[in-house]
Amino acid sequence: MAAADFRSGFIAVCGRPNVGKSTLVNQLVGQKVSITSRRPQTTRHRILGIKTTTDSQLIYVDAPGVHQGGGGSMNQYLNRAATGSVEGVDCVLLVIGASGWADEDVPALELARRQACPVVLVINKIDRLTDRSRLLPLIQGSRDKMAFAEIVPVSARTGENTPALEAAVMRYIPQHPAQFPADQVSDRSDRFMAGELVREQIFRSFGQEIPYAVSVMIDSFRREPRLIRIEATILVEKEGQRAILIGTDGARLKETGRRARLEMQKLFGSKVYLGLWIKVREGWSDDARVLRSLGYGDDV
Ligand SMILES: Nc1nc2c(ncn2[C@@H]2O[C@H](COP(=O)(O)OP(=O)(O)O)[C@@H](O)[C@H]2O)c(=O)[nH]1
Ligand SMILES: [Mg+2]
Repeated sequence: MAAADFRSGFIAVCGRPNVGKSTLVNQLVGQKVSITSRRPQTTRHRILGIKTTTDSQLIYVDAPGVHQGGGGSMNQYLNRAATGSVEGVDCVLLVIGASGWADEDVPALELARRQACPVVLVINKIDRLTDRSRLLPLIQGSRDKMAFAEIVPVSARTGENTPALEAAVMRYIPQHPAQFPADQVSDRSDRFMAGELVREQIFRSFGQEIPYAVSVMIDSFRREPRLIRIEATILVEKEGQRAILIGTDGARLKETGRRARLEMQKLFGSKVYLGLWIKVREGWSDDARVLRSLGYGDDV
Protein backbone atom coordinates (compact mmCIF):
# COMPACT_ATOMS: atom_id res chain seq x y z
CA MET A 1 0.00 0.00 0.00
CA ALA A 2 1.13 3.57 -0.61
CA ALA A 3 2.93 5.04 2.38
CA ALA A 4 0.62 8.06 2.19
CA ASP A 5 -2.37 5.86 3.10
CA PHE A 6 -0.79 4.59 6.31
CA ARG A 7 -2.71 5.56 9.44
CA SER A 8 -1.37 6.05 12.93
CA GLY A 9 -2.63 7.72 16.05
CA PHE A 10 -3.07 7.65 19.82
CA ILE A 11 -6.13 6.27 21.58
CA ALA A 12 -6.61 6.94 25.29
CA VAL A 13 -8.48 4.31 27.29
CA CYS A 14 -10.18 5.82 30.31
CA GLY A 15 -12.67 4.66 32.89
CA ARG A 16 -13.06 3.92 36.57
CA PRO A 17 -10.67 1.51 38.28
CA ASN A 18 -11.36 -2.20 37.62
CA VAL A 19 -13.65 -1.71 34.63
CA GLY A 20 -11.27 -3.69 32.37
CA LYS A 21 -9.11 -1.02 30.67
CA SER A 22 -5.85 -2.96 30.84
CA THR A 23 -7.52 -6.21 29.80
CA LEU A 24 -8.99 -4.34 26.81
CA VAL A 25 -5.63 -2.87 25.78
CA ASN A 26 -3.99 -6.32 26.01
CA GLN A 27 -6.81 -7.77 23.89
CA LEU A 28 -6.59 -5.01 21.26
CA VAL A 29 -2.80 -5.23 21.06
CA GLY A 30 -2.91 -9.03 21.03
CA GLN A 31 -0.21 -9.30 23.67
CA LYS A 32 0.16 -8.62 27.36
CA VAL A 33 1.47 -5.08 27.78
CA SER A 34 -0.31 -4.16 31.00
CA ILE A 35 -0.93 -6.19 34.15
CA THR A 36 -4.49 -6.83 35.32
CA SER A 37 -6.16 -7.99 38.51
CA ARG A 38 -9.41 -7.81 40.42
CA ARG A 39 -8.01 -5.10 42.62
CA PRO A 40 -8.55 -1.45 41.78
CA GLN A 41 -5.40 0.58 41.14
CA THR A 42 -3.44 -2.31 39.66
CA THR A 43 -2.24 0.02 36.89
CA ARG A 44 -0.01 2.72 38.34
CA HIS A 45 1.81 4.03 35.32
CA ARG A 46 0.67 5.14 31.93
CA ILE A 47 1.61 2.39 29.49
CA LEU A 48 1.47 2.40 25.71
CA GLY A 49 0.24 -0.69 23.88
CA ILE A 50 1.15 -0.62 20.20
CA LYS A 51 -0.58 -2.60 17.44
CA THR A 52 1.06 -2.43 14.03
CA THR A 53 -0.38 -3.94 10.83
CA THR A 54 0.54 -3.42 7.17
CA ASP A 55 -1.68 -0.35 6.91
CA SER A 56 -1.86 1.11 10.41
CA GLN A 57 -0.26 1.61 13.79
CA LEU A 58 -2.67 2.11 16.68
CA ILE A 59 -1.11 3.34 19.91
CA TYR A 60 -3.31 2.71 22.95
CA VAL A 61 -2.68 4.63 26.16
CA ASP A 62 -3.59 2.54 29.21
CA ALA A 63 -3.91 4.89 32.15
CA PRO A 64 -4.56 4.38 35.84
CA GLY A 65 -8.30 4.57 36.54
CA VAL A 66 -9.85 7.96 37.23
CA HIS A 67 -11.32 7.91 40.70
CA GLN A 68 -12.45 10.04 43.55
CA GLY A 69 -10.03 9.38 46.31
CA GLY A 70 -8.25 10.80 49.29
CA GLY A 71 -5.55 13.41 49.05
CA GLY A 72 -2.54 11.14 49.57
CA SER A 73 0.48 11.44 47.27
CA MET A 74 -0.31 8.15 45.52
CA ASN A 75 -3.94 9.07 44.82
CA GLN A 76 -2.94 12.46 43.48
CA TYR A 77 -0.30 10.87 41.29
CA LEU A 78 -2.76 8.31 39.90
CA ASN A 79 -5.35 10.94 39.00
CA ARG A 80 -2.76 13.21 37.38
CA ALA A 81 -1.43 10.28 35.36
CA ALA A 82 -4.99 9.44 34.28
CA THR A 83 -5.90 12.99 33.22
CA GLY A 84 -2.55 13.64 31.54
CA SER A 85 -2.88 10.56 29.35
CA VAL A 86 -5.88 11.79 27.38
CA GLU A 87 -4.32 15.06 26.26
CA GLY A 88 -3.54 15.34 22.57
CA VAL A 89 -4.90 11.93 21.56
CA ASP A 90 -6.92 11.27 18.38
CA CYS A 91 -9.66 9.28 20.04
CA VAL A 92 -10.82 8.41 23.56
CA LEU A 93 -12.33 5.10 24.62
CA LEU A 94 -14.53 5.57 27.67
CA VAL A 95 -15.07 2.15 29.26
CA ILE A 96 -18.06 1.27 31.46
CA GLY A 97 -19.38 -2.09 32.67
CA ALA A 98 -22.26 -3.99 31.07
CA SER A 99 -24.25 -3.73 34.29
CA GLY A 100 -24.71 -0.04 33.55
CA TRP A 101 -23.64 3.41 34.64
CA ALA A 102 -22.46 3.83 38.23
CA ASP A 103 -21.50 6.86 40.31
CA GLU A 104 -17.86 5.78 39.99
CA ASP A 105 -18.07 6.36 36.22
CA VAL A 106 -18.76 10.08 36.63
CA PRO A 107 -15.14 11.36 36.97
CA ALA A 108 -14.13 9.51 33.77
CA LEU A 109 -17.25 10.72 31.96
CA GLU A 110 -16.42 14.30 32.91
CA LEU A 111 -12.86 13.81 31.70
CA ALA A 112 -14.20 12.47 28.38
CA ARG A 113 -16.62 15.40 28.03
CA ARG A 114 -13.73 17.86 28.22
CA GLN A 115 -11.99 16.34 25.18
CA ALA A 116 -12.29 17.81 21.70
CA CYS A 117 -11.61 14.48 19.95
CA PRO A 118 -14.24 11.78 19.26
CA VAL A 119 -15.18 9.65 22.27
CA VAL A 120 -16.21 6.02 21.73
CA LEU A 121 -18.20 4.46 24.55
CA VAL A 122 -17.12 0.88 25.23
CA ILE A 123 -19.56 -1.28 27.19
CA ASN A 124 -17.30 -4.00 28.61
CA LYS A 125 -17.83 -7.41 30.25
CA ILE A 126 -20.82 -8.38 28.10
CA ASP A 127 -19.82 -12.03 28.70
CA ARG A 128 -21.32 -11.55 32.16
CA LEU A 129 -24.75 -10.63 30.83
CA THR A 130 -27.18 -13.51 30.86
CA ASP A 131 -29.81 -11.38 29.15
CA ARG A 132 -28.35 -9.59 26.14
CA SER A 133 -31.56 -7.66 25.54
CA ARG A 134 -30.55 -5.45 28.47
CA LEU A 135 -27.86 -3.92 26.27
CA LEU A 136 -30.32 -2.04 24.09
CA PRO A 137 -31.76 0.24 26.80
CA LEU A 138 -28.23 0.78 28.16
CA ILE A 139 -27.02 1.89 24.72
CA GLN A 140 -30.02 4.17 24.27
CA GLY A 141 -29.73 5.66 27.75
CA SER A 142 -26.02 6.31 27.24
CA ARG A 143 -26.74 8.69 24.37
CA ASP A 144 -28.08 11.21 26.90
CA LYS A 145 -24.76 11.33 28.77
CA MET A 146 -22.82 12.93 25.92
CA ALA A 147 -22.50 12.83 22.14
CA PHE A 148 -20.54 9.60 21.75
CA ALA A 149 -19.04 9.04 18.30
CA GLU A 150 -19.99 5.37 18.61
CA ILE A 151 -21.13 2.90 21.25
CA VAL A 152 -19.59 -0.58 21.10
CA PRO A 153 -20.34 -3.46 23.50
CA VAL A 154 -17.41 -5.89 23.95
CA SER A 155 -15.90 -8.51 26.18
CA ALA A 156 -12.27 -7.57 26.74
CA ARG A 157 -11.73 -10.94 28.36
CA THR A 158 -13.02 -13.18 25.56
CA GLY A 159 -12.37 -10.75 22.70
CA GLU A 160 -16.01 -10.81 21.63
CA ASN A 161 -16.74 -7.86 19.32
CA THR A 162 -13.31 -6.27 19.83
CA PRO A 163 -12.69 -6.42 16.04
CA ALA A 164 -15.73 -4.13 15.65
CA LEU A 165 -14.24 -1.79 18.24
CA GLU A 166 -10.96 -1.70 16.34
CA ALA A 167 -12.83 -0.93 13.13
CA ALA A 168 -14.64 1.92 14.92
CA VAL A 169 -11.37 3.33 16.25
CA MET A 170 -9.82 3.26 12.76
CA ARG A 171 -12.40 5.78 11.57
CA TYR A 172 -10.86 8.43 13.82
CA ILE A 173 -7.19 7.74 13.17
CA PRO A 174 -5.50 10.17 10.79
CA GLN A 175 -3.14 9.41 7.93
CA HIS A 176 0.26 9.48 9.52
CA PRO A 177 3.47 7.45 9.24
CA ALA A 178 4.27 4.86 11.93
CA GLN A 179 5.66 6.37 15.14
CA PHE A 180 7.28 3.24 16.57
CA PRO A 181 9.21 0.34 15.01
CA ALA A 182 6.81 -2.33 13.69
CA ASP A 183 7.93 -4.96 16.22
CA GLN A 184 7.53 -2.75 19.30
CA VAL A 185 4.41 -3.55 21.37
CA SER A 186 4.99 -1.33 24.39
CA ASP A 187 6.96 1.74 25.43
CA ARG A 188 8.16 -0.03 28.54
CA SER A 189 11.40 -1.95 28.99
CA ASP A 190 11.62 -5.65 29.82
CA ARG A 191 13.03 -4.56 33.16
CA PHE A 192 9.91 -2.52 33.93
CA MET A 193 7.64 -5.37 32.82
CA ALA A 194 9.50 -7.79 35.10
CA GLY A 195 8.63 -5.61 38.11
CA GLU A 196 5.03 -5.32 36.94
CA LEU A 197 4.65 -9.09 36.62
CA VAL A 198 5.75 -9.54 40.25
CA ARG A 199 3.28 -6.85 41.32
CA GLU A 200 0.52 -8.57 39.33
CA GLN A 201 1.02 -11.87 41.17
CA ILE A 202 0.98 -10.10 44.55
CA PHE A 203 -2.29 -8.39 43.65
CA ARG A 204 -3.79 -11.64 42.39
CA SER A 205 -2.73 -13.84 45.33
CA PHE A 206 -3.27 -11.53 48.29
CA GLY A 207 -6.44 -9.69 49.28
CA GLN A 208 -6.77 -6.58 51.40
CA GLU A 209 -4.15 -8.05 53.76
CA ILE A 210 -1.60 -6.51 51.41
CA PRO A 211 -2.63 -2.92 50.68
CA TYR A 212 -1.91 -1.42 47.30
CA ALA A 213 1.09 0.35 48.77
CA VAL A 214 3.40 -2.41 47.67
CA SER A 215 6.07 -1.77 45.12
CA VAL A 216 8.69 -3.79 43.30
CA MET A 217 12.23 -2.73 42.47
CA ILE A 218 14.32 -4.63 39.96
CA ASP A 219 17.82 -4.70 41.46
CA SER A 220 19.39 -6.41 38.49
CA PHE A 221 18.33 -7.76 35.08
CA ARG A 222 20.99 -9.70 33.21
CA ARG A 223 20.79 -11.62 29.96
CA GLU A 224 23.03 -14.66 30.20
CA PRO A 225 23.60 -17.22 27.42
CA ARG A 226 20.91 -19.65 28.68
CA LEU A 227 18.61 -17.50 30.79
CA ILE A 228 17.64 -14.06 32.05
CA ARG A 229 18.72 -13.55 35.66
CA ILE A 230 16.50 -11.15 37.61
CA GLU A 231 16.86 -9.98 41.21
CA ALA A 232 13.89 -8.05 42.62
CA THR A 233 12.94 -6.47 45.94
CA ILE A 234 9.34 -6.16 47.09
CA LEU A 235 8.91 -2.98 49.11
CA VAL A 236 6.20 -3.09 51.81
CA GLU A 237 5.13 -0.62 54.46
CA LYS A 238 4.97 -2.79 57.57
CA GLU A 239 6.72 -5.70 59.19
CA GLY A 240 3.41 -7.60 59.38
CA GLN A 241 3.00 -7.34 55.61
CA ARG A 242 6.43 -8.86 55.13
CA ALA A 243 5.40 -11.85 57.23
CA ILE A 244 2.19 -12.32 55.22
CA LEU A 245 4.03 -12.17 51.90
CA ILE A 246 6.60 -14.70 53.04
CA GLY A 247 4.07 -17.16 54.51
CA THR A 248 4.83 -20.29 56.50
CA ASP A 249 8.34 -21.49 55.66
CA GLY A 250 8.44 -19.02 52.78
CA ALA A 251 5.75 -20.94 50.90
CA ARG A 252 3.73 -17.95 49.72
CA LEU A 253 6.74 -15.96 48.55
CA LYS A 254 7.96 -19.02 46.69
CA GLU A 255 4.60 -19.46 44.96
CA THR A 256 4.39 -15.75 44.06
CA GLY A 257 7.88 -15.96 42.58
CA ARG A 258 7.07 -19.13 40.68
CA ARG A 259 3.98 -17.61 39.04
CA ALA A 260 5.75 -14.35 38.19
CA ARG A 261 8.65 -16.31 36.72
CA LEU A 262 6.31 -18.34 34.47
CA GLU A 263 4.69 -15.11 33.21
CA MET A 264 8.15 -13.63 32.55
CA GLN A 265 9.20 -16.71 30.59
CA LYS A 266 6.06 -16.39 28.48
CA LEU A 267 6.64 -12.69 27.84
CA PHE A 268 10.41 -12.82 27.23
CA GLY A 269 10.44 -16.17 25.41
CA SER A 270 13.40 -17.25 27.50
CA LYS A 271 14.23 -19.17 30.64
CA VAL A 272 14.18 -16.92 33.72
CA TYR A 273 15.84 -17.13 37.11
CA LEU A 274 14.04 -14.90 39.62
CA GLY A 275 15.47 -13.96 43.03
CA LEU A 276 12.90 -12.22 45.25
CA TRP A 277 13.58 -10.19 48.41
CA ILE A 278 11.32 -8.20 50.72
CA LYS A 279 12.16 -4.92 52.41
CA VAL A 280 10.14 -2.83 54.85
CA ARG A 281 10.03 0.90 54.22
CA GLU A 282 7.54 2.52 56.54
CA GLY A 283 4.99 4.94 55.10
CA TRP A 284 6.56 5.18 51.67
CA SER A 285 3.32 5.52 49.72
CA ASP A 286 2.64 8.88 51.36
CA ASP A 287 6.10 10.20 50.83
CA ALA A 288 6.29 12.20 47.60
CA ARG A 289 10.08 11.98 47.48
CA VAL A 290 10.19 8.19 47.73
CA LEU A 291 7.46 8.00 45.09
CA ARG A 292 9.66 9.99 42.73
CA SER A 293 12.65 7.80 43.40
CA LEU A 294 10.54 4.77 42.44
CA GLY A 295 9.61 6.36 39.13
CA TYR A 296 6.22 7.85 39.98
CA GLY A 297 6.21 11.36 38.64
CA ASP A 298 8.26 10.98 35.47
CA ASP A 299 5.40 10.06 33.18
CA VAL A 300 2.69 12.62 33.86
N1 LIG B 1 -15.95 -11.19 32.97
C1 LIG B 1 -15.12 -10.25 32.52
N2 LIG B 1 -14.15 -9.78 33.31
C2 LIG B 1 -13.32 -8.83 32.81
C3 LIG B 1 -13.45 -8.33 31.49
N3 LIG B 1 -12.50 -7.38 31.31
C4 LIG B 1 -11.80 -7.32 32.47
N4 LIG B 1 -12.28 -8.19 33.38
C5 LIG B 1 -11.78 -8.43 34.75
O1 LIG B 1 -11.93 -7.26 35.52
C6 LIG B 1 -10.84 -7.10 36.45
C7 LIG B 1 -10.19 -5.74 36.23
O2 LIG B 1 -9.56 -5.72 34.97
P1 LIG B 1 -8.40 -4.68 34.64
O3 LIG B 1 -8.12 -4.80 33.17
O4 LIG B 1 -7.24 -4.85 35.57
O5 LIG B 1 -9.15 -3.30 34.94
P2 LIG B 1 -8.58 -1.80 34.95
O6 LIG B 1 -8.38 -1.43 36.38
O7 LIG B 1 -9.68 -0.98 34.34
O8 LIG B 1 -7.34 -1.77 34.12
C8 LIG B 1 -9.89 -8.27 36.18
O9 LIG B 1 -10.16 -9.27 37.13
C9 LIG B 1 -10.27 -8.70 34.76
O10 LIG B 1 -9.99 -10.06 34.52
C10 LIG B 1 -14.50 -8.87 30.66
O11 LIG B 1 -14.70 -8.50 29.51
N5 LIG B 1 -15.31 -9.81 31.23
MG1 LIG C 1 -5.46 -1.20 34.60
